[in-house]
Amino acid sequence: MRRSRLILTIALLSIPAIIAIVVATRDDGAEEADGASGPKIELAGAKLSKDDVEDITKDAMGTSDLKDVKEAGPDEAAASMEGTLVGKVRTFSLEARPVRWEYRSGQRIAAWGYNGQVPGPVLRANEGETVKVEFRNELPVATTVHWHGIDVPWQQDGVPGVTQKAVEPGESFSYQFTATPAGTRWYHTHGSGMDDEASQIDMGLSGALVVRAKREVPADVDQVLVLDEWSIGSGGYNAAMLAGHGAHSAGSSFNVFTMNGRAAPNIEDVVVKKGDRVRLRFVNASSVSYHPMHVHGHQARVVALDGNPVPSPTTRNVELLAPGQTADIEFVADNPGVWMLHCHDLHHSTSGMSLLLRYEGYEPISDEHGGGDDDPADAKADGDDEDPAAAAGMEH
Ligand SMILES: [Cu+2]
Repeated sequence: MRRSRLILTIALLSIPAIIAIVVATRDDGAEEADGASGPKIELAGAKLSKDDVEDITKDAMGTSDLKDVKEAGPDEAAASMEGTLVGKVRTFSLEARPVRWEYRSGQRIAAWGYNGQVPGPVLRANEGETVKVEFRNELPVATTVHWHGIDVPWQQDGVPGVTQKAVEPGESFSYQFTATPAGTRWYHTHGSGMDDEASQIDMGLSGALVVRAKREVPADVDQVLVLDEWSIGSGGYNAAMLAGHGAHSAGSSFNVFTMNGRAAPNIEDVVVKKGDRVRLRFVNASSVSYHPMHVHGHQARVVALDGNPVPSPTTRNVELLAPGQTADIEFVADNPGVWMLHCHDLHHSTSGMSLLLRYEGYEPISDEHGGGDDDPADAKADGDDEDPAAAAGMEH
């Protein structure tokens, strides 16, 4: 059965893991922590009891049963927010809360999102505007929001114990700063001050912040792609939940890699027309992984790094993003067809970090078996999806 194959694949990928969540192979659909035969969590070789699993779930999700956590997926998510503009002040509302996020059709992970989505919404502002973010913490733990790459006043930088007290559960904090400099920036948790920044970000607390330059000529296609990594056990448990229970973070056990919170074959296509100027804004929200991003069939210019314009853009086929980095690439859509856009760490691309760059009017070659065995994209057909077309990345 396919779920068993997926679990086996995850287990093989996790051999070097410091932490592994090992769950007995179960039938399709039995993904909850219910009954006496529920998940057995192995932590550094020690098996955790059902009570421990419930404690861990309660600490991370505010309830001992994952079933009680609200589900959300791309259908419920607002991809982008312009906020409310009054004069020169743009106000956003951002709320951190637990969510069972659908990272692939029918597959969910226990996560923390902003406004119930993973990653958080893309916040968009114009250079020079005053940005106000009314932040509310509905997590069971304290947290903060850091504005990465923005020249904020120091008290707005979101570092607990340095620039502010952590925002406790149920409390709010209003961040205010000028949107500058322009470019692809981002926001993410800086933890609670208890050395939990890595585990908090591994729970999903990040999002992009795009500051439009005053003289920016908009691209025809302008797409943010937030890159992230996950350590997911069967049942949708997230290894980052183990923080505070003897584990620091998921470390090297990452087994699913996403763009905009989705794993192949369920990442939305980037759709272009011939002649379009295409700008892709990569944000590496991973705590550990480097992602060499690769676009097939086009020569891409790296026009901005960490949001800042590159004076003499280089033309690249692969652009490597370290954890925390952003990179903007641009190309002219001059080669109609259907192309892969993926991480060239092929362990990442076969574990989700792969999408289609598709010209309008073009479809992938139909192959109900999802392509040959040599195709790295084929591994993504090993998911739970019932629909072979979807499994082959042909959902459109
Ligand atoms: Cu990668």
